[in-house]
Amino acid sequence: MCPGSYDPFTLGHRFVVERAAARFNRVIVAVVVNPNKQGMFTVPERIALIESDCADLPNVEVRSWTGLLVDLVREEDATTIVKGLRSETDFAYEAPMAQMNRELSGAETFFMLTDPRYAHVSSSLVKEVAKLGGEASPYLSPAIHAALMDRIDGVRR
Ligand code: COD
Repeated sequence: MCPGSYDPFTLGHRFVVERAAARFNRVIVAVVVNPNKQGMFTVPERIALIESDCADLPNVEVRSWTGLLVDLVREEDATTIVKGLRSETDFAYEAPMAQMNRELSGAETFFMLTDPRYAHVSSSLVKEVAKLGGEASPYLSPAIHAALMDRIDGVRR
């Protein structure tokens, strides 16, 4: 299980999902809904973008979830949560969640160190760069970059 907000799915996310897909029989990318947070993309839009980005990975499926992650882990009979790590800051944020999730459900969290090319890449930073006129294309697949630029142009119009 690879959970996240994925607003939008970046090449850093793809790096983690691709490697998980090479090591596990089945990978579920879970777009976790935060009801208090309005994203740039709706959850169905995020799912469609990830599905098309991961179309070459046949053992990857994408779905949404609202609520406790471990309930989805149980529902899907998943054994492992896979998270990407960019820095010590990510580790500090992720470690208590991993411990809590293990206590709640027995699911282990495996951490995957990101590629140095993506160590500074986050969905929020990429959106900010794009909104302010910077070049966001190195951090997104071409289709997701196009969707992001369309959304930003739509908001400006
Ligand atoms: N390279 C590698 N990995 C990356 C990169 C990158 N450039 N960018 C992000 N990642 C990793 C993140 O570290 C994370 O593991 C994953 O990709 C998703 O990232 P985001 O930013 O899209 O998603 P987050 O961090 O906002 O997602 C947090 C969750 C939604 C997974 C978390 O809040 C959650 O599980 N919520 C459900 C409610 C719950 O169960 N709460 C109790 C938790 S104990």
